[in-house]
Amino acid sequence: MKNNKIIFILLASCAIWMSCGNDKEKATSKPPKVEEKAWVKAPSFSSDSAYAYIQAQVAFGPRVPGTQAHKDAGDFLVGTLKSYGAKVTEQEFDAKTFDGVELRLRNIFASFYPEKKKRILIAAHWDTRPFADKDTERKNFPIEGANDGGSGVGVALEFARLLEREAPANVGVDIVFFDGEDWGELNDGPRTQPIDYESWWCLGSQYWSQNKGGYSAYYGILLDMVGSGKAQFNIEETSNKYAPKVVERVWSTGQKLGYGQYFINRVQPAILDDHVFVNEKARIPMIDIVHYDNESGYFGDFHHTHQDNMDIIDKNTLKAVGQTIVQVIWNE
Ligand code: AHN
Ligand code: ZN
Repeated sequence: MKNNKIIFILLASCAIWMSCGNDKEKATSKPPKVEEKAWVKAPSFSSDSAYAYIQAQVAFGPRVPGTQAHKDAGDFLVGTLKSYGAKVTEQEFDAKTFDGVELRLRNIFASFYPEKKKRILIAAHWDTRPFADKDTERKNFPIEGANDGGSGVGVALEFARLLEREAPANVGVDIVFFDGEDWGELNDGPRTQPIDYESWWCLGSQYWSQNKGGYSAYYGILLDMVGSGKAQFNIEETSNKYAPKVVERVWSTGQKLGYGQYFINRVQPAILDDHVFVNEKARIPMIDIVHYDNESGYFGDFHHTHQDNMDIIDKNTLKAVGQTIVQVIWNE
């Protein structure tokens, strides 16, 4: 009885003391900022290294599914991811293209710090387009795909290199390289509907999204054509529909780091890309950081032409994208 009384008095005086403290605080300090938690120090993203990874892919030749260059480049990606300590899984599957070609495709999935429960997924496609159908010359020849294919993978590989040296405090990271993204219908050709898929584009992400086992992630970031000096990244509608908070976090972080010329506050209509299937079929919220040319109203001039080679790759853009993602993930 006596003890209870003492405890009561102690608790009551505690409460009075705390409320006084609060009042005092309210009186003297500014209203609390709605700002996010403290800015965590994040490691530096090397654009030289990301650039070198793009060069290494381009050096294999066009990574067109079914070719030796494609196979060799895929093995190179698997080997590189393993060399940085990732647990790598290869997912092979059969697919048919709009022009009747039967392919054996391969998605590549790499897991860093698999013991961490909260996962962030970084995605890019690693295949390149077999045609230059938006070019005026050599339309039937494959493009080099330095930007379309190479750049997203290059940034992700530099991320892998960085992850081996340092782990973010609160999350683990997975990297997925989708195959068969870019064998969609010709620009001015007829449109048909595939039987097994929803679209002739994005074959790898469509397959993965329906055959991913129990895997899930907190959110994902798709990197597509993130290497051109002229790159501008708009807020894409599907990204904003399924993952508005991630969009907000990535764009505000990019702007805060001084990359506001790339991460611009402009809304852009939805595009068909790998993130559509990851959002709608895998049900993982995923944003797309994708080059969109505001002047032409579509992807850049290089898109699906022979201009898509190392000459258009700019290290400043790679740095802006890579450092922004590092900062976002280290801040989780
Ligand atoms: C469309 O052409 C609408 N989507 C294709 C997205 C893409 C192609 N990304 C890279 N290559
Ligand atoms: Zn493409």
